[in-house]
Amino acid sequence: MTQYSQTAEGGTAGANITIGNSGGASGFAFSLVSLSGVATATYSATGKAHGSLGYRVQCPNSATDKFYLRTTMPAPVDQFADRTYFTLNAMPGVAQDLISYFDTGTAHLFQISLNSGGTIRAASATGVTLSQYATALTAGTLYRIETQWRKGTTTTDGQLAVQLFLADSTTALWTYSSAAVNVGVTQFSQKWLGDGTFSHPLDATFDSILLDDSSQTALGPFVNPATTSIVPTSVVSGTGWTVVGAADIPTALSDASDATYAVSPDGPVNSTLIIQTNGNLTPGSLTVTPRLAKRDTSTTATAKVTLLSSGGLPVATEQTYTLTTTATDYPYTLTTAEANALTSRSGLQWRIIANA
Ligand SMILES: [Ca+2]
Repeated sequence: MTQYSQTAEGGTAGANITIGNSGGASGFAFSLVSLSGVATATYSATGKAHGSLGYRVQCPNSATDKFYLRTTMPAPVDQFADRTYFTLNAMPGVAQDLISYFDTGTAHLFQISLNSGGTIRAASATGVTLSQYATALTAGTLYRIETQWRKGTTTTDGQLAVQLFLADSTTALWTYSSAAVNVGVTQFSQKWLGDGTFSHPLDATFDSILLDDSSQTALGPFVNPATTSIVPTSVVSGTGWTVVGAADIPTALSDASDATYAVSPDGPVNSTLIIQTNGNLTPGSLTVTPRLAKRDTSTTATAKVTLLSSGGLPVATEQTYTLTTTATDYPYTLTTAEANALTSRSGLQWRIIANA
């Protein structure tokens, strides 16, 4: 089993998507970016699903513009599970293929297509509608389409299952499943985002794509890869706090240098700094280690520190430290009960309250 991920996170906002820059931190590189007319494909925050960027395609002119972003498997496969998040930044109003699956040549296996009225359908190897979601999609809404496919030995025993969700929801808006359809009798090799055959207007963003080359189980919503450490990304609140040695407080707290740090207001009384972090910590015991010092040698200074959930609620017992003028680590290992009570290890926050 091999999974191929495409997140767009290695891109630069506004930059054109190319086969050269679509790999690396973004995941599995596209094998072709095909653009006709004045169609564009760029990394963009508009319509993205997770992280900071998605793959946005814009075809403003229905007469000449078409595109497809092609992913080619290293080797053809008999079955797969696939997931693609997408946002229609505007409703095209014109029927077109949104995602097409091909063999090694030009034979369609099946397609996920838009109808002119904004509904979405699954179509067979010959373009026949197998099922459709009767409610029109809406512009600016993030959807997740999941498909599981197995090639047929004949044109009547192929297998296809489709589920449509809102964003990360686990309650499907639309499901379809059959083990007796014509979804091709050849192996899968190419996935196309877009309709490379006919010109249509479209402004859509794709993101958080995952393709498993052998699974027959729906891949489910995107989850941040688990990590063993997290990095500050932004200040949630910190009135009067300043930064030394770096452009901003998250940057100062993200390196290992004592020359970059955040400073509370002078003579602090319950001066609170809350820092947002990224990442999704692996299960198991959890130790958090603030590194703290006081700057005024004549004053007793303390800091109250705790870990907050992504929703801002304390998830560990608040610890109070009496500070010295030497930057010192204050590790705190969450109790088993505290660690077990963490329903999500994503997006944890730090709260530091300074007192003189
Ligand atoms: Ca992304």
